[in-house]
Amino acid sequence: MTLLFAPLALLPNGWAENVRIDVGADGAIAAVAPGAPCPADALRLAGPVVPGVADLHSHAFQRAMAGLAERTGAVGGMDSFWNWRETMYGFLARLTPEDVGAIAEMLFVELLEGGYTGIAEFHYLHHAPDGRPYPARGEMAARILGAAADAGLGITLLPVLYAHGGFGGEPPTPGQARFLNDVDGLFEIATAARAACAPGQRVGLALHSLRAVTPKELSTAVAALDAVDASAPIHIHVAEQTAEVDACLAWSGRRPVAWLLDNAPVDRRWCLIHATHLDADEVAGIAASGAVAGLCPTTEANLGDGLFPAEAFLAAGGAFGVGSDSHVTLSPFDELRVLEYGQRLTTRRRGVLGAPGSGCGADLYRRAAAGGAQALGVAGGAIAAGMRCDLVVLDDDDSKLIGRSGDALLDAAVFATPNRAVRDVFVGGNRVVTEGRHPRADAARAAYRAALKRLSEA
Ligand code: NGQ
Ligand code: ZN
Repeated sequence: MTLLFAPLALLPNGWAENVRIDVGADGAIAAVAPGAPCPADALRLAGPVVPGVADLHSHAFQRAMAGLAERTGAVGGMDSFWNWRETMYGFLARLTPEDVGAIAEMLFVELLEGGYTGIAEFHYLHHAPDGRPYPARGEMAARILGAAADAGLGITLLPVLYAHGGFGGEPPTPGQARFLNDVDGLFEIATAARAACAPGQRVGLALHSLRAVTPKELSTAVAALDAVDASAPIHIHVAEQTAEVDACLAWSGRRPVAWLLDNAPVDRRWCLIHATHLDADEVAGIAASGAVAGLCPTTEANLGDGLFPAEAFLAAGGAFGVGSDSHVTLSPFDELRVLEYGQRLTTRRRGVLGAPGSGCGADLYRRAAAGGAQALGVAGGAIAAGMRCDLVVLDDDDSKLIGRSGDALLDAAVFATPNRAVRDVFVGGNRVVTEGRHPRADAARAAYRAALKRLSEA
């Protein structure tokens, strides 16, 4: 049993002083006692403590192309998601499993330093460059799980079913060759990934998008997942771009989210990634389903997706979490700031997404912690008995946090853009970041540098 002691901690009922946190051998919180004396053998946490946030959407390999797709194309102002995607396909064409492992470890170390405690890896880079499966079909999946274990980041790996290039079973393009599986092939990867999991790691399922799977494949894959783990999370990219909405209407007569809600068993296990373009019925439908909206505000801004109707969705009681997705930023605070700023810029109001009477940043943070844990399929996202002991110790020596207490700490972490919001990070009760530094940061950087050098010479 590990004993932690927090001078100040954010508990489900609010901020509390002198909180004793008992951590079980399984990495879960066994008991929380506010107003307690500090036991002699407790580790005294050196700042205000908040629950960790899980990063609910990641394509780890994209970390290494962040910034590389910003060259304005020949026709100024006409660059889009779709030619970004071509750049992305070109970038991934040369990646080896070793490269992916090195990129993932660098990313995971930096995400921990940024204050994330878990990740849902939406993993579709399955095969060799020529599209042939690796001799061990789960090779890539195992590299990503291994990188998470080495970094100490919690992970739910989501092997992605990607079978077609567009609605109605359109043939894939050559750039998509590394992604393709039928349902059986995908479950070979999922089975291998389950076998490769370290304690605490989890495997779920992702459907790349309604563009990439047929209705029959969707239901077959969900049934196959149910047969092995009927509570495992299911994620899908949906309605990110208006072109996808138009193509879905042309194919089915329904908008993508409406189609999904009508044709798939969407419930609390599901996480709808982006879900940017929604009508009022779809907003209400997702909220009522209990599914998490997987918002990736900095990537959505970077890719020119559009703005998720966050105010209406939260008013309808919808659950959400945040993802760093293409990894143009690596901080939950940045994602939440951009989420709220999108609303402020379009409504010309302030405090749009915060619950009345609470700090806007603090309120968004609490909800993103809960939604992130739900999307990863782990009990977590709050400092309470039974939850995984994923904690962030805020750095109250940062000038932006000095003199702040309670919700104002998280408001400052989200909106005042500290140089360093995060001092220490605990995952499953283990300290993985100390004084802002991950012990593997230098080794991960060296391996990452070598991988990028190889790629630039390949
Ligand atoms: C992806 N990324 O799979 O990496 C997608 C783009 C697509 C984001 N949507 C590709 N952010 O949707 O076809
Ligand atoms: Zn994505």
